[in-house]
Amino acid sequence: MIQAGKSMLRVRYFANRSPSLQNLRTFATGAKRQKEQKDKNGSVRNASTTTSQPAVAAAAKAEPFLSGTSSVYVESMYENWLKDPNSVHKSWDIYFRNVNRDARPGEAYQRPPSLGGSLSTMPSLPTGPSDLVDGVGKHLSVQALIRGYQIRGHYMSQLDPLSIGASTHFERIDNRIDYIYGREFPFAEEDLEQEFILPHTTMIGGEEKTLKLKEIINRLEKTYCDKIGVEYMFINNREQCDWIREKFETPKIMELSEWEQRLTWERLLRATRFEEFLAKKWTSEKRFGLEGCEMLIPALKTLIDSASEKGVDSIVMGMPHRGRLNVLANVIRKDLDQIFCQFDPKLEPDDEGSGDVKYHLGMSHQRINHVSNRMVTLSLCANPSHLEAVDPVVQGKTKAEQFYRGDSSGEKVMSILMHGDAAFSGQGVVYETFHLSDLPAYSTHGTIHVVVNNQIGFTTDPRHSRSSPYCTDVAMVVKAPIFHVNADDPEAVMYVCKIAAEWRMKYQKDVVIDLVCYRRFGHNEMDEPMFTQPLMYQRIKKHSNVFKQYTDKLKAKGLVDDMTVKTKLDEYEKICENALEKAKTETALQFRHWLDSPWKGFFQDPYGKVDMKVADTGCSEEELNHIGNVFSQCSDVTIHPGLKRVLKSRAEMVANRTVDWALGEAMAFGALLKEGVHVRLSGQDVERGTFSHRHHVLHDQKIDKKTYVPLNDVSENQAKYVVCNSSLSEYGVLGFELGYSMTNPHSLVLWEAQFGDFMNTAQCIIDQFISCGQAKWMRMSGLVLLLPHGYEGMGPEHSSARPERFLQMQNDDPDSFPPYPSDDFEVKQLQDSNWIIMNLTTPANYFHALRRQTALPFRKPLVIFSPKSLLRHPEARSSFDEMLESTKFQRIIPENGPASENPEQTRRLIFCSGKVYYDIKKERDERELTNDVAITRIEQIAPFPFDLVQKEVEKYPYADIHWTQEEHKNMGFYDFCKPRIRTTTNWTRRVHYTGRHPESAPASGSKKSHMHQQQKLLDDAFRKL
Ligand SMILES: Cc1ncc(C[n+]2csc(CCOP(=O)(O)OP(=O)(O)O)c2C)c(N)n1
Ligand SMILES: [Mg+2]
Repeated sequence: MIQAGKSMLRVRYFANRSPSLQNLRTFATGAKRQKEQKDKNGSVRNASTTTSQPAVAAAAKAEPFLSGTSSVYVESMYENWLKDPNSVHKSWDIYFRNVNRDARPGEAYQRPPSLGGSLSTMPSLPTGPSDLVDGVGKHLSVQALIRGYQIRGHYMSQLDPLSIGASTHFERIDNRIDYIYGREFPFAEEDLEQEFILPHTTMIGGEEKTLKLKEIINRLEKTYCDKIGVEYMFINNREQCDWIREKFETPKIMELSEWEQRLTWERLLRATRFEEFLAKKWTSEKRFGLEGCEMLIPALKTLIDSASEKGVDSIVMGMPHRGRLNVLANVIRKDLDQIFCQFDPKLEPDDEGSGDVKYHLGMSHQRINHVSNRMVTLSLCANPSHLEAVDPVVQGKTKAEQFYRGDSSGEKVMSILMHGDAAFSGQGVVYETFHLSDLPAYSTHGTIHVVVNNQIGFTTDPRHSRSSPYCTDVAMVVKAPIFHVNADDPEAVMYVCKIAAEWRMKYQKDVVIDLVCYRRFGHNEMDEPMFTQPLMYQRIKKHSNVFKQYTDKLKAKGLVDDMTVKTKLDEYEKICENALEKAKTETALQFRHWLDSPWKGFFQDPYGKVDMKVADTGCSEEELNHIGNVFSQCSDVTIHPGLKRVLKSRAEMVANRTVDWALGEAMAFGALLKEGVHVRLSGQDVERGTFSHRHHVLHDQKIDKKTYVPLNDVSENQAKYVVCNSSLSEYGVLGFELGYSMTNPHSLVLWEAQFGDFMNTAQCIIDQFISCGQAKWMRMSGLVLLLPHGYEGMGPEHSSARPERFLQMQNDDPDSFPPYPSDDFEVKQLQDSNWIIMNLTTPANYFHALRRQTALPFRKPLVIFSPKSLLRHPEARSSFDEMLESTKFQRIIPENGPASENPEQTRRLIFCSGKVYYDIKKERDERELTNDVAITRIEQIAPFPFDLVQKEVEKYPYADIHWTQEEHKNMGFYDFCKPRIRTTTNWTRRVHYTGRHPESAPASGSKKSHMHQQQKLLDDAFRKL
């Protein structure tokens, strides 16, 4: 009888299973803890005698008459009925009796007897062999079962070394086979022996075309529900799914050779002993140990081996704190003594900069890979404490390396990102980075992500730190396969790593390895985990480490013996001890040993000398003409009539030896490209330009996707110009461009914000990397940030790029006049500065500023508060004369009108910066105060041009000094410039403020009040004159 048989099947099927499956029995791993709890309470009965309450509740749900009935209500009634069948209504009595006889859904419920009938005359349940599941139906069911394993098997896999199940917070599942099948499992006991043809959607048969149902389930359990959980069925590409299936379903495919097992064991030994050594020598030092996930080290090494075997010779990595020192020591092979000296509190740095703690430092190292026998460069990017912030930086650095090497599909250069479980699911930049992975100008052709999923984030359990079952669900957005693996099973981890590397090399797409592990100690070595996770840590205390487990396993297999274990342990101990002795002889810490992007000798001449001069930034007339003409044509592209007008006016400007903002920028780019400097401009809508002024990519109006980039037509041997509209991300994209700028100093990399205020969603990159990267990590970057800024009555949102914040992070001293010699003032001051901040007023100065970036004998980030209305302002134009060979960047543009000819008569000296200059100038001219008021523009705000400003204040000895700005008083440039101007006067002269009053919002939302404020500031600027 099928129903009775099915009931038996549930019991005997699992009873006859291999031990590992027996463990899984009825409940899912994720629900095991709850089950144990329920068992203790005695509320779950033996499934062989009665159906469980939830099953009854589930059956009740299938009853049409019970739709909406609370399962708790049905469960409690069932419990009462078990104790005393008369305690419930007769109709429920019949219903429960039928359920216990395994009635199919919909059949347990009996219609009320017709008038005159009686309960005893009700029709009985079907009793013969299956009258529903015919041959075809069974085959279909087998297919559905296989598919069920492929889709949901991973939820049943044994991922958690602690068997707590926190790694997936998952609803309780009462019947695994029903769950996997997707509905009630329709097979009877006798069906297990039946042979089924295997569908083409599975490879579990290997060479065999048919298998018994029993064996089908067996193999599917082994593939999908053992120590690896393969999550891939959301990938909408059949070939890729088939590839994964083949790699995991093919019988015996996951077995490792003896050599691989021994290698894994040795690597595990080093990973384990390294942490033990640190713990022994520095008991109270924070090191964010890897204990509980020592398998990370063999895992990374396998990834690197496999990638190197397939031709990768440069790997850029990013990782958080956990296990970082171990990765440096055992993966990158940083000299151990260099690591150990970081623990010496007595050592002081002998480099410039303020440095960083040891678990943030980067590193780059070339070494031979002993498995592939090829050289591999491994770089670990330095990072701040901010988890995941380094992700886009790594991608940008990788992309740049690929670009310079012409590695258009990532065959040579690859990135690996490591993550913590809480950070991976919690930080939005992870999502932003994933979304760069397939964009042509940002793709690194596949990143391997490794999550150290220790099932905790500091003190927080996963169920409180994310709403998704896995911490890796974010990866599904780019259809990256996710391989969950129990980190206590070294062979499963190794296999998964090999496949992940193969996947990346074959499909150039991201892949995720979720190393489910635990954290043996507290968040750091000072932390007490028992305060918050008492039960978890009781279990961890009893849990032996994976090295011990694997040693026992290999001993049992005869692959290692006691002698080998001892010899290898002693050997490594000696290596560590020797390194420690060497570390003790070090006299200073040297951060320069920790550079993640060394630019070896880049600024030096062949004799190793650095010339502290700024190379010329002007160009010849001929060159300007040439670039201007290239920029004014469209080749064979049929462009929009509006654009024709734009190009025509460009050509006219060139003919008139004039440039506007867009042309000035193009001149700078074109000249650099011609000199072989690669230029890359990225950001939202940068190709056209938010304000429709740039038009660097011309689109054919008739042929789809036909485009033309004039700046790539400047000369035959020019460097490549890349201009790319980015995804709508600031954090991710700015991080990416920063990483890109780190690879080659001989390049100009720019990121433009749509409006300057959007930079605040990338604040972490600005605060943590750009403003202080050199101080912390000795890493230079010449990245340029273009931040549209200016008060134009557009409301509070798009007016301010918040200059005050950038200025507040500038490192020069407001109260001290820098002691540089006057000849070298500019370059020396720049060298000591953490970054450069500008607010420019002329296209020529913009041109020089960009060109100076690569003309300096060092690299500094440059922030430009770029204009909006000035892009088209008739006065904001420059002549070729300001860009010719003898010209250069002007840190200030002094007054050159009548007031400058009669400075002693000048009554007011107004300092200002940016667009407001044109407003003040117009007002002054209208008020006929050109003899009385000098207006001097400070173009380079930081580092502050003390030397030039001093000359100005001295030139106008009787003028009162004003700082005029359009920003509110508590914002903008005033607080930065005022004390510095005073310093140039030796604190003898006051600096008056003219501008908007203090406010909380950056600008007014009303056009009228904007106009009113604007007029008031102009009135104030000329008050009492
Ligand atoms: C952006 C950010 N927010 C908060 C912190 C503080 N913090 C440091 S480690 C940590 C927990 C990280 O958990 P997880 O990502 O799982 O890594 P684990 O420490 O468990 O390896 C937190 C919240 C941080 N470093 N960065
Ligand atoms: Mg964690």
